[in-house]
Amino acid sequence: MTQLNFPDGFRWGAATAAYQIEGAATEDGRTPSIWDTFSHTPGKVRDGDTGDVACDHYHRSAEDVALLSGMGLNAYRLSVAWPRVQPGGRGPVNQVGLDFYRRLVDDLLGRDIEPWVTLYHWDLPQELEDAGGWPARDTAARFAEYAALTEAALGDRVKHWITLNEPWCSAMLGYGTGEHAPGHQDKVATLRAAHHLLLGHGLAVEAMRAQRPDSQYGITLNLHAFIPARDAPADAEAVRRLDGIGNRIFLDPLLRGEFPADLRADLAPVSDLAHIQDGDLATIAAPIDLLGLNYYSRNAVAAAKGEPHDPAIHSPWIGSERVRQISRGLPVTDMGWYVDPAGLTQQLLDVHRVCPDLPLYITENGAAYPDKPGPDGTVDDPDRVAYFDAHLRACHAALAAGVPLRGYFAWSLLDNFEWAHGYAKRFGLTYVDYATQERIPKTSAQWYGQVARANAIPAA
Ligand code: PNW
Repeated sequence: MTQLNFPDGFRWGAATAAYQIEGAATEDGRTPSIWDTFSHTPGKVRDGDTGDVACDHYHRSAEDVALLSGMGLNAYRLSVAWPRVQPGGRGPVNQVGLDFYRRLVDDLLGRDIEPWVTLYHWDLPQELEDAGGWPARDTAARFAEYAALTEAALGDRVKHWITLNEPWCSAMLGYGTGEHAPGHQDKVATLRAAHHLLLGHGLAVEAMRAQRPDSQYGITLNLHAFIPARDAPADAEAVRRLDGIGNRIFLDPLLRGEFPADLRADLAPVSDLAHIQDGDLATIAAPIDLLGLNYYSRNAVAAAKGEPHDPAIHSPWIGSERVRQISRGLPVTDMGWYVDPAGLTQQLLDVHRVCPDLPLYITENGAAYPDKPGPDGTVDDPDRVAYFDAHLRACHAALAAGVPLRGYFAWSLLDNFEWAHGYAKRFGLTYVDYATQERIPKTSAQWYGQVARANAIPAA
């Protein structure tokens, strides 16, 4: 295969999230988030792991910025911990908490790395959860206030803002299946959470844009790529259902200011959606400047056996709990997720068709593999190199088809706290020895750095 060049100005980045790397959970005025509470609840996270220390990034951020710089990356996607900058989720800012991010941002800019800031990567202040969490409408207003405070403090330096990371995970895994914090299993609360997350996004974009109209604002979604198991109408119907509760529940309000009519019908046995008030959809559809997509895999979907809705099943696919996902003869990563790069091209093309004028970014893509240092202390990860190579080729195919893809952020800069899987799953370009906090760039970091510097995928 020949070398594949990317457009001038393409963003080559890596991504992280505050709770997954920072540690310092009780320092400098930070209050607990729902992930502190959840990870400290026995049985919720594998091996009882918590983010108390994580990668100790709070004390090692300069070293971690040097890793980005060593790869020649020109962008870094980080998240701000809400309970660090606005403890408890209300009231004035905590200056010490903000200072950490200001220093980090200055370090990045000093090395010509553009900071991309996600405001909410799942660490809701516990006090706000105690007041009802995302199922409560007031949380949307609290989020917009926090966003405005943070933008006011960092917006002279940070020009790219992502309101929410993957509201699907926050709502469906946090309040539906209970796999993520706060660990509830309540279908009605899940639908309320999904709506209030979107409302918070819309209010936050309005508030931040009023402060600095020239910055860029967007949201990151984990859309689900599906293919029908067979070429049969019943399987196409199954795809329609999961596409509704997985994708269009977010995309249609954001991009069209509408709640999908077919999904409303699918959800009728669960909720009348009376929590969606007049004017909300217009707020949610506030214009955005970019859309971030996190892509990991694609799944095959088959018709439900019996009635699609089953109130007894705690599934993320509310109203369609009995629609089935079919196993596929594809290699899997250490997460058990199928490696299917063609799904990434498909997703980019599908989203581009819905919003032809919107610049798109891959804000996460990557793979977990069970890495270990070899006898010479290096960490060789050929499977991850192959994963990145294939998915970057899939991005290039979308570019060639006319998709305005403007950047790519590898997940993740560092091995880190992989949520309910704790430290057992390693997604990093950099290996982290948690006993010593030593960082070892993997082979994939060298490979990715070469791609970023050349603005091209090398010939195979
Ligand atoms: C994303 N799912 O999480 C997150 O944005 C990252 O923080 C995380 O580390 C990364 O992907 C790898 O997991 C997801 O069940 C978690 O479909 C779960 C799902 C999707 C994304």
